[in-house]
Amino acid sequence: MASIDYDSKIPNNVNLSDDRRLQRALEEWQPNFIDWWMEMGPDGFQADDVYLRTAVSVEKDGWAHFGHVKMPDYRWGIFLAPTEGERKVNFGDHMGEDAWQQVPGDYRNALRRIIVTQGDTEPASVEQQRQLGHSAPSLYDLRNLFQVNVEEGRHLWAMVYLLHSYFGRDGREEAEALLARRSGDSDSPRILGAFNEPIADWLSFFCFTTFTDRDGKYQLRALAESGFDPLARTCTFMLTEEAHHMFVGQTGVERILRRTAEATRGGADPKAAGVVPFEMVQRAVNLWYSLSLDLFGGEDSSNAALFFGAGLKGRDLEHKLDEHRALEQRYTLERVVGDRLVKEDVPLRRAMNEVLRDAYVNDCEKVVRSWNRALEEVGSDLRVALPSRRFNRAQGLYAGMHFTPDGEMTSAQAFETNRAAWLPTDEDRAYMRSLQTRAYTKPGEFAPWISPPTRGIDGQPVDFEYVKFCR
Ligand code: BYC
Ligand code: FE
Ligand code: FE
Repeated sequence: MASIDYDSKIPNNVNLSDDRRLQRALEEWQPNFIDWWMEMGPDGFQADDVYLRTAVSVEKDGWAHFGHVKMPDYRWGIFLAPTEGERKVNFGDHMGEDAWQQVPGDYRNALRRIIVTQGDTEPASVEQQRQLGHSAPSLYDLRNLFQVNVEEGRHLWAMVYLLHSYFGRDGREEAEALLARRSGDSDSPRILGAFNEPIADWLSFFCFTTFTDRDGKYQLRALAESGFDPLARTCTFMLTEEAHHMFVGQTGVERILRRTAEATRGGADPKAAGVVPFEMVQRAVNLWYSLSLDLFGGEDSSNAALFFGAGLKGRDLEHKLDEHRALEQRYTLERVVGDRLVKEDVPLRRAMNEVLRDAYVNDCEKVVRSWNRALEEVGSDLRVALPSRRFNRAQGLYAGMHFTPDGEMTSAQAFETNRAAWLPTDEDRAYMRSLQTRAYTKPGEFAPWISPPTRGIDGQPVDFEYVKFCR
């Protein structure tokens, strides 16, 4: 396996210097990426020194090097996990054939579409988060935000490498388009719903990194099984970076909950105490969880059947399952007929989005249990709950219908009556803005609405100077 070459303009472990044409094409894209980063990346802070990790090896351990760098100098590069002997296509109709090192002609469009959709989410999230630095609750949190942002930038690089390397001219055009769409833009929005929603405060950010980055985890795990070997290897490495993003989200929400529970212990009013009311946290969970459920696509999907049959996109941990063709089995879905939910069997392949969503829901339930353990620890009776997977959906079988957080069908009118109890309100947003009017930028200083973390990053103390301001 080629080690990482940090001497060339674009750090990589794919022997980029052996392919001059590709190298030149990527070097032409690079300044456009930097322009995008300066225009749409974190607002302010580009001249400051941030304690960031950079990949130094793609092996399981010891891949990260930590040091203070200015974000525009971050070494975005192309890193693929090492090959593991002779890889085969491990599921679907081509099972047992050699894994593809080039794009299989029959599946070119489907594969390009998967890569473009994945790639589009990465810069979208950076755009959504670009104002958050100005209201960071601490240097520790500011650093974590920027770590997530530069790595999402690198994930964009990973998909752009595949487009440039394997899709010729239309791949290069798609790579340009990835820098041209804008989150939330009415003319040229990002592709998937959740990536056009504003992330205006840190509660939203922590919910996003808990729930939406976790969709990323499952989509990447499904793509890490792909018969198209370069996609599988790049997603395998992206997954090592993803763990930290979810950690930031999960611990962030937990720290908000702890602070709220402590400040309201004697029955104090949370707003008077200057903390985030528990119900507001629950509403943000309801929103970001339901938006993230939508990212898995329709419960019954011909695209999903095609992706699986073709060997492009597997199931979560496909390699650990016993059966890899999914031709005979069926999956039971609940479809709405009239005003009732009726069970219906569909061919398993058509239900692959739902199968992946099952794994995701399971994982989210574990996260919520850990939050509730933290609440219990600080003596609070409050408990977070995930809403039903039918609640507030805009994609799939339950889109355009109305369900309560418990999953009961309800009318549009009843939903509107309860909306303010179930989903974030303008008042919630205004309150969060009132809490987050400035950044807390002295080492060891934390905003009063969040508990400090139990430990720092990379063995550094919590009051370490994670960001050094150079202004
Ligand atoms: N919003 O057959 P269907 C991450 C479209 S996150 C808008 O049901 P399919 C990250 C769909 O495109 C991981 N449109 O769905 C996290 C289709 O359109 P067409 C991102 C949507 O195709 C945080 C139609 O509806 N990776 O990495 O089976 C920070 C019917 O579609 C949505 C991937 O998504 C939506 N939510 O499944 C940074 C992996 N959902 O064909 C990064 C690649 C569906 O009618 N993507 N539609 O024009 C895929 O595998 C699939 O495209 C999807 C959809 C799972 C997204
Ligand atoms: Fe990502
Ligand atoms: Fe991420």
